[in-house]
Amino acid sequence: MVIEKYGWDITKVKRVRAIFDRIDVDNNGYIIRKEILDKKTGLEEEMDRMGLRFLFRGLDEDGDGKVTFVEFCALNTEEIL
Ligand SMILES: [Ca+2]
Ligand SMILES: [Ca+2]
Repeated sequence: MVIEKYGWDITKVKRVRAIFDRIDVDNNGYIIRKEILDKKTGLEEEMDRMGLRFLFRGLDEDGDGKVTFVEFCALNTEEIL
């Protein structure tokens, strides 16, 4: 899926998947706002809450309140992480 969609190699997919899994603390395959704002991810050190809210909205492409792995991949994670 993301390999075809974004032309990534498997190494990059695995690296982004690892970041996704770190944020997806309950491991149910998608990220909700609460998870992205959760201090346990450590992302708070790099971005403030406003930034994270903005990021979440930008990631949730179909607006269903959940960020799937494919939606997450739309972000160029190497720029922020
Ligand atoms: Ca989750
Ligand atoms: Ca979504």
